[in-house]
Amino acid sequence: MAGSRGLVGSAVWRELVREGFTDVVGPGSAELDLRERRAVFDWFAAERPDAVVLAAARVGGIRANATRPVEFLSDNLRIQVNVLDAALEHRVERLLFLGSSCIYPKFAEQPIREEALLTGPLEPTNDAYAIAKIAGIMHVQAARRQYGLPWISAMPTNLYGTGDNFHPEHSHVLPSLVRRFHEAKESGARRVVNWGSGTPRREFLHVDDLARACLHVLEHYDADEPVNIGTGTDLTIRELAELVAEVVGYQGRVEWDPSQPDGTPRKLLDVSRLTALGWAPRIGLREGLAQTYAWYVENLGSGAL
Ligand code: GFB
Repeated sequence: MAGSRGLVGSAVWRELVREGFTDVVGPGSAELDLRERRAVFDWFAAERPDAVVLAAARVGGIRANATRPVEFLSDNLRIQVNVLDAALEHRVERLLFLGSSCIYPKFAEQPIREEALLTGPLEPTNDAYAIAKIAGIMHVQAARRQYGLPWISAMPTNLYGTGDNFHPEHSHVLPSLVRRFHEAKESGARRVVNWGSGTPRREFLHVDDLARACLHVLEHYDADEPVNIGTGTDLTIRELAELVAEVVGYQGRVEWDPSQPDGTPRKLLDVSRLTALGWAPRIGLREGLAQTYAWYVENLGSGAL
């Protein structure tokens, strides 16, 4: 489990344990910096995993991506090349690489099918990250073609859930709104200002659903093309803000700052390939939000990083 301490990795780890896997290993970034090639190869030589889930990445919301493209490109390329090359050296039997829905063209036809990949220009606010993830997909496809390894790639939509990053600047929109509305409620503030126009649409999948989907595709999917993982439904950022305000219990004004970037107008995934494999999400957005907010209050609450 590469990325075992992150939002995705920790959820996949929990699901693997729930499914009875007892021999799951996965060093956190403090123990093993996946950007260090020698250290990664030494780890693989020592642990010799039968299967790898590559969920480790430098991730972040629109502002983090737009302001730090060098790290989003360089760190993610190094993590991927090191882990995938080391997995190849040991002919790891099964590997799942996790990308992101931002790999698709900014104006791809909606809902976005996997075939849309590389058919148009990317969203500039996260093109560096997208190129790194597309390189990962190509690396997996090359390993399949050159060595016949049953490695696969999955492209999750926007994810959220317990263990997310709630940083006010670097986080994704859902956790950022949870934190902003919670702090406003706690301080008695009568207004909050969110970024952009609020008109873009986003799809949100709870990370526990993603974890179940990861095990499902590891069990049932084996093809060159990536497989989208999502809910098949989306909402505007304004509608999301209304839902967050309701769940958090914030009753003040909600304003929008159009000087901040909106990002891609919409990125709803076509999940028919995944549906055909017999998988469906279970956690609705309101339920998932309530669970995420409860976790936030219990674990981070006031003064969270
Ligand atoms: O999750 P997010 O930051 O990234 O969502 P993307 C950005 C959308 O939410 C934009 C609006 O339309 C923002 O204007 N927004 C409003 C906010 N208030 C806030 C706020 O307080 N924080 C944030 N972050 N957004 C990401 C990619 O794109 O999608 C990543 O940057 C990754 O690389 C992820 O692919 C899945 O959904 O636009």
